[in-house]
Amino acid sequence: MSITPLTFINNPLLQDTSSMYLEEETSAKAGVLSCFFSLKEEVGALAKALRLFEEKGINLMHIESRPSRLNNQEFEFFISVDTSYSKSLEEVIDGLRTEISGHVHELSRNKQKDTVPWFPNDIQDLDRFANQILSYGSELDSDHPGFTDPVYRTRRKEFADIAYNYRQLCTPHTPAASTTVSSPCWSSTAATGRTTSPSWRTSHATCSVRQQIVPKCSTSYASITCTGFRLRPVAGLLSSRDFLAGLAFRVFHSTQYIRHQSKPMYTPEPDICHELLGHVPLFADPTFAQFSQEIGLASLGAPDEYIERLATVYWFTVEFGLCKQGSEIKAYGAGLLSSFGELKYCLTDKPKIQPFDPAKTSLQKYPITEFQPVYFVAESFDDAKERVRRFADTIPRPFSVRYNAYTQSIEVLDNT
Ligand code: HBI
Ligand code: NLE
Ligand code: FE
Repeated sequence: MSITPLTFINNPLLQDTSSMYLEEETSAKAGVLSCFFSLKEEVGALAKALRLFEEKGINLMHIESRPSRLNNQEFEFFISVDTSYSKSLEEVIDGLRTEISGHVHELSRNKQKDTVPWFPNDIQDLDRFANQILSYGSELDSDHPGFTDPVYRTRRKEFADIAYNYRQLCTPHTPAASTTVSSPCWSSTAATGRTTSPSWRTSHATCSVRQQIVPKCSTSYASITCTGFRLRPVAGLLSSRDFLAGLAFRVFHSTQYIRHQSKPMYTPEPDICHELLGHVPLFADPTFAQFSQEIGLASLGAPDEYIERLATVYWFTVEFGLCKQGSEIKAYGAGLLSSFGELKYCLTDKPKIQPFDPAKTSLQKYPITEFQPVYFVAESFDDAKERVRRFADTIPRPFSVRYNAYTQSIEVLDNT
């Protein structure tokens, strides 16, 4: 096994296509083959070779010729072809080898399995996508409860600006990034009872989350240093790929605005109540922190369909998970812990409860703007972690990854 660079296709979400990525994009464009072949010098030899490509509908993008250095009776041709529209490349190469030229040398070929979606390699790479917000930034839809509240909108805009200007290694955690106001939403969402998992309750107390005041974000940054998890401000929802990639670095992208006071019991968007009451306490639990990072690591460079499946696993564990405790079932998912409404509902007999099994759970469809009709119960965080690990092993990737906490970067281990 060796550590080698891989070819990446560019993240289409990135606006900043710096020269580094442009170069990678050109060389790794899916469906491009470059090769040399040599032909005996005779009339029509090249035409015969090119006909093979023509017959299979493969487009030539580049051609150069030179006299062969090895055999002065031959010419060498260097070509690049666009294979995106034809699956018959193998036949053409075989044809060239057997019918026309004894000597075909493939220089580069981007088989589907070799093209890996871009992913952050270093913690600073998170700056590249942290502002690629899909929704829930400071622009509110007309049906948002804060849409007609100018004070609320101004506050959201301030938080969005903090997130937009944040850089991973440069921005200190300033008091300006804190929400110190007392809020009725915070008090009502913080008043959770015995339906919650013991890990969450212990960490919740350790993090000294008080019920009357929204804690400063900087307090929470400090509170999870025991597992090295960090919060990074974000203006709204990231794509699943980007959001999960942060977890690989133990970075959690956290919103800072608060839900509108007219609807404290349930909101579909993550807000500061959700992040600090729901997520932060559990990130102080070492097994849970490891579990979350494993989902993140599994997502790096994974094909789109597996990102969707991992996001679903994340949804039914970190967001809406239930866990056994002796003969009882308790809630640990952040989306439940921060929603007084759904927390009460999830342990009634209304929703369907199923055992957590990533192969099945990852295919479950779910609504994002209402209470969940289905929940999954884990045996324990350890068991859930093991199951996710086994599921991650089934993701087709020509490499494996591990996180180097000293350099805050990803080590890529080539498996090919
Ligand atoms: N983005 N900022 C932010 N916060 C989330 O909790 C979040 C996200 N993007 C996607 C997402 N959650 C998940 O539901 C999964 O798709 C990972
Ligand atoms: N529904 C949750 C709440 O009201 O706190 C937020 C979920 C965010 C995914
Ligand atoms: Fe969340």
